[in-house]
Amino acid sequence: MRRLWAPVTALLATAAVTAPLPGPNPPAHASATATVWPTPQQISDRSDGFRLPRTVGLVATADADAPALRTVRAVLKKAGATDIRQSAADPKTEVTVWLSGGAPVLKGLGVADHTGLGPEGYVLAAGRYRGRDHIVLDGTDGTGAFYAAETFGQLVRERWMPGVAVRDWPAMRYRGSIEGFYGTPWSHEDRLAHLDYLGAHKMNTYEYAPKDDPYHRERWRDPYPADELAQLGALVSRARDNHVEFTFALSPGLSICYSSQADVDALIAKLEAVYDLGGRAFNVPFDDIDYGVWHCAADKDKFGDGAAGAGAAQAYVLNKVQAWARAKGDVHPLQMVPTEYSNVTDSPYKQALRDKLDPDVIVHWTGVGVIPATITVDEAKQAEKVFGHPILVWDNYPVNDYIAGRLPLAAYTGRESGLSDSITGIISNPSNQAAVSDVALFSFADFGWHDATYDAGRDWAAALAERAGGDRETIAALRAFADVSSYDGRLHLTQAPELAAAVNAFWRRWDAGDHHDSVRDLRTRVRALAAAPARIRAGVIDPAFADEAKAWLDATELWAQAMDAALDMISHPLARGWADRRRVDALVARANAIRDTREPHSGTAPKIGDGVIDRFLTTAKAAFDRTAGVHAVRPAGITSLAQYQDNAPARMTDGDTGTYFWSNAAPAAGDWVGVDFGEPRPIGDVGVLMGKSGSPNDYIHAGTLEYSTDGSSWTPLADGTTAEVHATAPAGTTARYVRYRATAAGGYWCVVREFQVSVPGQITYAVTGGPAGDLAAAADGSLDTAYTASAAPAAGDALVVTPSAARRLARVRVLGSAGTAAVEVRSGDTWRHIGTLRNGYADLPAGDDPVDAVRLTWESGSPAPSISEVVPVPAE
Ligand code: LTM
Repeated sequence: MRRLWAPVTALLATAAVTAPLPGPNPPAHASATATVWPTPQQISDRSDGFRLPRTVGLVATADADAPALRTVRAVLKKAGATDIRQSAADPKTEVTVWLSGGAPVLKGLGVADHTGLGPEGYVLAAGRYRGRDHIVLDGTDGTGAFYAAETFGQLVRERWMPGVAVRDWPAMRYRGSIEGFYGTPWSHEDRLAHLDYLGAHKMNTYEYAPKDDPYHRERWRDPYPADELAQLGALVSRARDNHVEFTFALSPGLSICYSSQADVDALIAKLEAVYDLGGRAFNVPFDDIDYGVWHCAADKDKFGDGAAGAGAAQAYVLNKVQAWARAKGDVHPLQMVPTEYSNVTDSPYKQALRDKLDPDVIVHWTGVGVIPATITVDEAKQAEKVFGHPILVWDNYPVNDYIAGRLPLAAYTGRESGLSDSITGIISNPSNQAAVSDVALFSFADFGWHDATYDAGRDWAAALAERAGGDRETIAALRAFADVSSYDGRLHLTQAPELAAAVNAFWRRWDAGDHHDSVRDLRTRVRALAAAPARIRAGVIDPAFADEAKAWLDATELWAQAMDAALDMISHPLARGWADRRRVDALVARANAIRDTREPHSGTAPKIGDGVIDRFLTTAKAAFDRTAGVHAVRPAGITSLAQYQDNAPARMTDGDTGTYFWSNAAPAAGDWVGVDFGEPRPIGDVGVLMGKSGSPNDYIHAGTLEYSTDGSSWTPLADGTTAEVHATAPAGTTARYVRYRATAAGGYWCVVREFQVSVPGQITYAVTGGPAGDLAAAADGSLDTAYTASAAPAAGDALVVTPSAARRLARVRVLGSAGTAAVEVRSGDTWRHIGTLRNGYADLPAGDDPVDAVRLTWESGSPAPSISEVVPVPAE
């Protein structure tokens, strides 16, 4: 059996197997109270810890729980026991583990037995009694015994069993996961490993509900093919080995005729097939269906119209299934997911469930909102009231089917301690990437077991430490990796908080002139981030983690290398800096070409530190461009809003009114869209073109147009209420930023087709000549575009850049990647040779006369030229 979950303590014990027996003293940090996860309800250290010898006694009667017995034996073996003397009575060994009949020893140790604990509770005690050492595992039931064994495994460190007394029980009845997402379902191997993980973390529920398993939803009536049924059987038995209730969910809502006995029979037949495999827990979800649509005329007649009818129809079918379950005698209460699963507003639908649904049926609820940032005790109480049934929280974290390209790795936050008073359980809807979800599942285990003391940050750190097998470098690497995968748009709205703070500190110091030390410090962090993926691949205890996170790990490495290259770019002299800048772009292009194989992530690049890393690169490139003398003709589009799909802020200033920035939510008061010139510029006419055909209302309905030189103090220009807002800045105005800020919350998202700001007196350039290609890109004020000729130049071919006004130039720079040419400048009718372009690069003094054109005459044998920018650097 693969047990990839092994907690840090157990891993240390594994490592100790080949080591010599330690002395009689405990290892450092041997306090028991700090080592057990999920957090025990009661645990206390005793002074009578002891070393586990090679020969250990194990008392287990025939009715001892098999998974508990298996686990105890594994723990002892890992701890170096070579002779386990198992018997039904006291073997009188120096050290004895009591899985059965330990009550008298517990009494002797002065520890109360399991009496009074509820289901799944256990007592574990270790200490010295009558001259011998004992470990007593006393569960209220088989699951409790198994959990005692798991705790035992975590307590043993380097063969040392600490003196301890644990009295422990779960706060919630249901703890675990529901594979309930859209997109690529988990593999069979993923599920087997996940069941082991659940058991080892005292979670008792796995619900099988993958939306894209056709036999679960679309083809719910059709029996599973034999091979898939056999796999379900294997899951049922692996779940049993881990004291996990394999809960089979069947979603008939897309096509069921509720009043049809044939459909009810088909539903039950499908559940019966899983019952025959040993499954004893079932769920009939009705989420994500249109309950306003009947699939047969008879339903309308029987249940009536509207949501009340839908509630009655669902209750009718569910009651029949619950009756079937009850008649079986050994099936757990049925579960259901209501169609209204994400609010606590009373409604005819909920009233129908309240009044008509069998009271034993457990109702799922996602909290208020499908993926709520917070779930409070008050909301849960309200849910209990409006649904009138026990509430099981289907918690949509760390699910990522709605955020293609994201791997949520932040802490499990926003769930209020005390929820266990009003809900019967909490289960995670995880990511398409099973093994990566274990980071969050660790916290779910703790919250479900002991929500009263839950601490999201502490649990997150412990989860990463567990994935790293306790290895410090791997822990640091995982932290850095998780930091750039924080944002999920729901629970976590801040991306890469640690890196963002370092980047902000960097720019503060850089702008103050502290170039050397600021680069050194940020480089250290960036190189650690670049090295993190390799450390993670080598160091995580579960290779599946690295496999499933591959796209994100690869992308992290490249984005971090791009940051490193950007630091080179702004530190090196111009020629090297230009090569560095192209390296930045090449690394970003490689990162953006990466794809995960799973749906819905296969269609988009992994999102890594977006809004932080990309912004850093943009700012660094702008700094380089300023040094190189390249000034953007167009400013950069910027916004406080998150984008919808790939409608990036850059589209606000791309000169094309057919493309647009599109927010993914309605702007709140204070949200803004705008532009950044990178440095203060004279500004003239401003036009904000919002809304688009198909979404004409997607604009800021009440806003203020304003400008700023420093981004903190703003001068108003005009107020607006319409989709297009125009204003003209007073003559002589200069600004780096111009923005349109919402002055009230709106009900619509925001589209910006173009954010136009004219720059009075700006010199523009015309580019003529050849060979053919996008000539204008050679003088468009952007190093991100290039004139790349389609062929090598013919004899006499030349590229001519003509400014709208002649002026004296200090230098002529040409920044490109290919081409050899004679560089000339023209004053009146006279062309003057100033130097040679090699490999697409030149940086030449331009002489004293005003220049009215620059010419590159291609040399014979020059490759097809590729020129990003011809830069006439003014003399002043
Ligand atoms: O949350 C529920 C009850 N249903 C679906 C899930 O299947 C889906 O994974 C999540 C996240 O997109 N949202 C839902 O509405």
